Amino acid sequence: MKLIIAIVQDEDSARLVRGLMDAGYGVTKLATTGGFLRAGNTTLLVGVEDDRFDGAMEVIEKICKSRKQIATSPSPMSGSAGVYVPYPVEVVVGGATVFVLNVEKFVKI
Ligand code: 2BA
Repeated sequence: MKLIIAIVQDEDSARLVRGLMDAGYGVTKLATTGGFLRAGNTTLLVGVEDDRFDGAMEVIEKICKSRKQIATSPSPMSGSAGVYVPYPVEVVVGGATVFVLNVEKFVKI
């Protein structure tokens, strides 16, 4: 068994949860915040049997889109007067950041 931890954009999360549920996967949705943009994103926990892992990844790949976002740099540059001014940066976010863990034990009590 594997545990998929998928960090996705809020815009994709409802469709992704529905897509996974419709395909028969169990999903837990967490409201999370990205460290760099300090904006909300969504983390999904999906426990899957090994033979259904590829199917879950296909659903995630199909639904999650990458997007450009303008963010204010969290590391402001020093201006000429020694004042720190934040500057905008363009970043490409998503489609999904996915971690896959082997599950040692799965118990429902
Ligand atoms: P954030 O940390 O808010 O990052 C949003 C996007 O900002 C990233 O998109 C990336 O394009 C950019 N970015 C992040 N750190 C950067 C840096 N030091 N310099 C320049 N640009 C940077 P994604 O890579 O698609 O990541 C989306 C979200 O996935 C992240 O939101 C974070 O919540 C999570 N994530 C990504 N990599 C992770 C990791 N290694 N461990 C834990 N969470 C991760």
